[in-house]
Amino acid sequence: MHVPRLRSGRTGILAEFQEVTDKPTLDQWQAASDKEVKGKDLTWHTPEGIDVKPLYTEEDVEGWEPGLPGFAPFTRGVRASMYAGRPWTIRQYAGFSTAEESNAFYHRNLKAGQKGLSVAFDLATHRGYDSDHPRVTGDVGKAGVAIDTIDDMKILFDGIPLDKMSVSMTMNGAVIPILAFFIVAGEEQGVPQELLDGTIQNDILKEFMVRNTYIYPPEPSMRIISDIFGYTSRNMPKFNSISISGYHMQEAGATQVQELAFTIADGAEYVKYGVASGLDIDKFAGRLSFFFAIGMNFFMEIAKLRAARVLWHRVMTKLGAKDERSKMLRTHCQTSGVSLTEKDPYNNVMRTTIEAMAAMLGGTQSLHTNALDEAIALPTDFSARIARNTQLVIQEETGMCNVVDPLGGSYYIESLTKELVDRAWEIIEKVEAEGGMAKAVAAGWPKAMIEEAAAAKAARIDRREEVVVGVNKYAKDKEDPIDILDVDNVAVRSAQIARIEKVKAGRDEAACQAALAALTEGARGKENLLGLAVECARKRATLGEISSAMEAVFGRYGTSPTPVKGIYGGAYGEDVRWVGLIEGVSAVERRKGRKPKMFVAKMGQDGHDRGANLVSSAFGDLGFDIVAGPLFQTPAEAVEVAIAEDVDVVGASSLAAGHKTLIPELINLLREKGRSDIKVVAGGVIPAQDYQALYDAGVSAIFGPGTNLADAAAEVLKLLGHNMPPESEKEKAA
Ligand code: MLC
Ligand code: 5AD
Repeated sequence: MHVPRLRSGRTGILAEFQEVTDKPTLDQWQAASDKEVKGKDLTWHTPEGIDVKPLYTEEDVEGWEPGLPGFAPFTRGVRASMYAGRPWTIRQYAGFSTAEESNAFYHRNLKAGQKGLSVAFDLATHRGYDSDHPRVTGDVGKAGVAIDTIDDMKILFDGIPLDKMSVSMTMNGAVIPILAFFIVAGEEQGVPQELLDGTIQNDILKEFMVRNTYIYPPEPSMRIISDIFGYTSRNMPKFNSISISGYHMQEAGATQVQELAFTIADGAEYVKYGVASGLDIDKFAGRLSFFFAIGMNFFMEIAKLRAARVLWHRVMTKLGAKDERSKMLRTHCQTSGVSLTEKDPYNNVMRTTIEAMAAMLGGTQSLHTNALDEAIALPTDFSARIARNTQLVIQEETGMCNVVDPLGGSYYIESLTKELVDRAWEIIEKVEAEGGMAKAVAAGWPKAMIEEAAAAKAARIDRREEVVVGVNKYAKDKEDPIDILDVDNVAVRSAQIARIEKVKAGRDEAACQAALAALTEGARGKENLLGLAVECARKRATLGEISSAMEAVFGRYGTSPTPVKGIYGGAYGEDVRWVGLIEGVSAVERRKGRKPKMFVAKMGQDGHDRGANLVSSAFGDLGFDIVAGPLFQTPAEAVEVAIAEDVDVVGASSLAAGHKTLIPELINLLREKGRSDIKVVAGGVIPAQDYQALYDAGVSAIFGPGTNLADAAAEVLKLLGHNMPPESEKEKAA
């Protein structure tokens, strides 16, 4: 029992007052807490290896000084007045189908309260192919807008004054032609380059690590970035020349510490390349910007943004920047796509709201909130409205913007900020010790670290150690399909081809070819590639032509995946169900005289490989013989591999909406070659509305987003003639 400590001489009312104001000690708190929970350890061991305690006090922040907003190292925000002065930019990432349709969507969104634009390009564009290229039949207009020529770009921004509206363009591979089109679209709108406001993603290191829309090998890709820094710092002072992105790392499975460390290390690498190309650090560093994902670990995400600013300030000081603006980390954030679910999709509205609050409490400059149909398709007008209104409600109904960094001084937030700085710094130092991020990416260990974290997370969710409401706990008995956006890529493709032909017919061919030849020469030499490409765009060269003019010198880059081993399976240990699955694989092996063999195929320009890598890892851990296919195959190339490797099953992973075109083509080609015995299963972002069409085409099983990998393995074994006993109700409920 708590006995009030009486100070001598104090009696009566005074003694009672003393009892209330006397400060309990931490030991007393610990004893009280232990008593409440009967001694249970309340420490939360997070995936990034941080031990979060149930209580933080001033002792945890001793020696830590968060400073004031608007002042170095900007822990509490880059602006003194932050949202009290100007709220963050509501910048919804969008694009689909044709330039006309996307332009109309942008106009509707701006009218309804969106403040900045953010263009999503289709994967053909990302990878430097015109819409008429045979490799991209499944991709045109699907995951973003198709842009082939300067005419497309002009239509995309029709009625949108490029000197008034800031425009972000998510482009990395085909960054040179896209930025050139943007500059010339401005020019032909009457807006000089120096007034263009916006951001280009232009972050190739994370493409090699996780996002995979690279075109050229690493060295020329890094040169392109320096050329863009050089060009924009001379000609486009308001334009952010890069958006150094951790977002896709978290989407690929990175922990918050990994996301933080590799993103800051990427930034440092770009600065070093820029300086090495002859630029003065303070002439370009002020226009470098960042981009982070905001997932469901609410306080960790808030602390991550604060830690990122501290780290960037530290790194830039070390790299010799003098201007404080060069050391100031300004960032865009997007709520996490992978945190959203196909099942019980209205839960996604709540998830996104929580993540949006973390982004604003962390002090973001710009924000995209995902739509509730994220796990299934691109947003409709309906779902886009809810996503946008999430930000408008926070900004205009809650009073949350009126105080700068309202969580500043919270013992927990400040302590987490410090811990994240320290942990990320360890990784950054390791990167630096090994010669910087370009070398680390080439060595492959950051990617491997992220994939291990992804496999561990998948296992936690599949084993119900990490709860996903409506998926592995509190699931609905029956899901109701929701209305989704479907793009008719055949129609988009033929419209694009018609416009390419029109542009080519109307141009001065000799002048266009001369500009392209100059670009190829420039790629051989040292002349600024963006400057040369602007000339190509003026002469109506297409995106594919501009890309090829550089590819002629640089070549096209490709890699094959190396799935991580033992992480997913290791998490199951002696779990009965897992052991049963391993026995199932052995039974098939005994019958066939060899291990069951599965080819995990990625067709089309879809580089989202998290799902494919997870499947390869988990099935490999079960004893399947796995052929992990390269990215970007055509169906014909995939069929060649399937037959040459004599596989039992092809698992086609599709996350960018190419499934309705590419998977039926694969099955037809297998049939033509007399190998209809090879089973085809499909996995990824496949809406329920498309299931029947795929079954009709001959697909044996479909695994939607968030499928439990052990369940998937049981189903594949069934296809191979081995029935697993059904998971008992008791196990399911556990
Ligand atoms: C801001 N300003 C203020 C102020 N706050 N002025 C006075 N008082 C305040 N409180 C000023 C700024 O200085 C700036 O002017 C201007 O207002 C705009 O503010 P900002 O804070 O710079 O915002 P914004 O223009 O929106 O720029 C944010 C950014 C930028 C720097 C992070 O890079 C950006 O918009 N990034 C978006 C990236 C994006 O959308 N990516 C999508 C990826 S999707 P000045 O003159 O100083 O500039 C993806 C998915 C996929 O990648 O496909 O994989
Ligand atoms: N329109 C809107 N959002 C998109 N995303 C990707 N492409 C589009 C698009 N065309 C979002 C999704 C995805 C993330 C990479 O970006 O949220 O998870």
